[in-house]
Amino acid sequence: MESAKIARVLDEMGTLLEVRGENAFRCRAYHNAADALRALPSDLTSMISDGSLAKVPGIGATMHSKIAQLATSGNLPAYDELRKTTPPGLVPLLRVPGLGPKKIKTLYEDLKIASLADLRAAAETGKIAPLKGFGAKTEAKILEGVSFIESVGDRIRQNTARQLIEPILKAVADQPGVIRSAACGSYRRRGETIGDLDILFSSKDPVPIIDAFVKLPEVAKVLAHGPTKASVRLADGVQCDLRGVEDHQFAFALHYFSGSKAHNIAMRRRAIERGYKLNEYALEGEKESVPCHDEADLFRALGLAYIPPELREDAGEIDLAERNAIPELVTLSDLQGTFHNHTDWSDGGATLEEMAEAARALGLKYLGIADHSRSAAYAGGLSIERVKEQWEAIDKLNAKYGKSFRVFKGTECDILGDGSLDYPDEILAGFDYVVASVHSLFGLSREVMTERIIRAVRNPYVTMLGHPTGRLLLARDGYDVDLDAIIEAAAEAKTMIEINASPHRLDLDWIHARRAAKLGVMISINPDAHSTAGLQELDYGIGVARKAGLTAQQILNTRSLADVEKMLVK
Ligand code: DGT
Ligand code: CA
Ligand code: CA
Ligand code: ZN
Repeated sequence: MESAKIARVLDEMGTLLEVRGENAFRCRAYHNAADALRALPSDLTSMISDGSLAKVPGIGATMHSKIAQLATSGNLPAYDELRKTTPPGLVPLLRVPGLGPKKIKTLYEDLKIASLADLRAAAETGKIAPLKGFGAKTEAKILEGVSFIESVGDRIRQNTARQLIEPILKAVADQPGVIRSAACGSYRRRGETIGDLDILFSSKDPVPIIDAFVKLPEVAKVLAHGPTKASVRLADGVQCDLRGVEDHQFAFALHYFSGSKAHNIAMRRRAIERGYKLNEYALEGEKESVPCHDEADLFRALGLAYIPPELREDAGEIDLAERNAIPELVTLSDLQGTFHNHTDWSDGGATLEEMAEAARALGLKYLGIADHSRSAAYAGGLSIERVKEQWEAIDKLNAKYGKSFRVFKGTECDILGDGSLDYPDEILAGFDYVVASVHSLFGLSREVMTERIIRAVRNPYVTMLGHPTGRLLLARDGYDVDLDAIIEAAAEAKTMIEINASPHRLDLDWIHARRAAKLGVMISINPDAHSTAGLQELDYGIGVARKAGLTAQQILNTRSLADVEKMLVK
């Protein structure tokens, strides 16, 4: 068995143990080993035989022997046993907000709840409220959560999509006879969430490539298998569509399968207006078809500048392209630093030094540390004494770095119920910058919540507003708030707003990021990193910014260290 598949087995074991209510550390060990395995660059077999695998951080001796067994024999009795004895319907229950492994175990043991349908039925008939540790409020919340999960269906977040599609893309690209290949669909457009994965390739003979695709180790079930296309279900339940075309059709097919559907319809209408017919294989004129090697050729043939995939939502991009006014979209390499990050001083997993080193390794010139404030007890929020200690630690670190790199002293300061901040002014004044976020009282009315946040936005100590709606993609809607009013207040007060780049949040979303930037609000792309690996999530924020049509100029953290220092003093 190869390492990608082993990693999935370990993850699944970790999750199954979780819903059985096993010790959290034991469950974590499986997920950590899976992560470590995915990050390994080299040949697994040789690392098993020379024992070096056991020394990889996150793996260790017990996991090593399980991995070795899976790699050599392709199975593991403990895994089979877990699958046999755990109802598969328990796993989706983990997605219900507020339902942790402990509660799931209770529900299963006391009420035999083993699926989302069981859970809904029990909540609707009031069977959950009387359970110890639940109550009427929890029961109502559970019901709300089940409805939410049903409404989002089987969509996945971008990070999950990336993890799933990358090995498949590589496997397709590596097939003999493949000329060009690419991811299409919402994944290519950087959709907030992804329904299914779409892959396109060109070749003189697609048949053997499609045949190889349906046999990939990632594939759990073949849904359809023809000479030029196949649809499969991956082990995680996600659908993946593959299509093959001839190379002279590639540009048309790439454009078509990248969508969006609304963009495609607008493009087809435009083609018709100009006397053409556009479909997924060709742009046909009256007499002959127009050859296009790439998408830029296709757009040009219709009198348009190239439209980057992120913008293809029929949200004004065709007008812009017609006027040759497509903005030069920000890229990951434009980013020089980032501001909203946590360390083990609050709820992060890495030390100050480790975070700084990880930022440097990514080529960043500055890193803002914004640990939680004192009211955020659940997240290890910093008392005033701890804040002062952290300032000293940061000063020491900066002295070491000299001019080459700087750690900024920030805070992710809770916005209290009345819109005031969680530290007195004299402490706020000591930070280089302040990210203000809502982490409590999500149930306030729209009016009160909007007032609360606007008050914080107008506070002169607030540099930027953090995750403005508090939504968690595929898990929880944001709180009810008039986001446009907040954006207007931010524009007036010259307070920045973050694009929280965590793939769980993407908050601001691209539509509101576009509105905010139009009003002149400076945007900061922040990964909200809770580990060194979390810094890499900056790229999902770049996806939002590009979808919003933002240029480097409109984003704070594309500025040089010297410029940012000047801006933060103001
Ligand atoms: P998803 O999978 O729900 O996240 O969204 P997409 O955009 O990836 O949609 P998908 O996988 O159903 O189809 C891929 C692309 O194929 C889509 O973006 C545009 C194109 N497409 C699919 N159905 C239609 C259609 O009925 N008309 C047109 N014009 N294009 C379509
Ligand atoms: Ca799709
Ligand atoms: Ca599809
Ligand atoms: Zn936060």
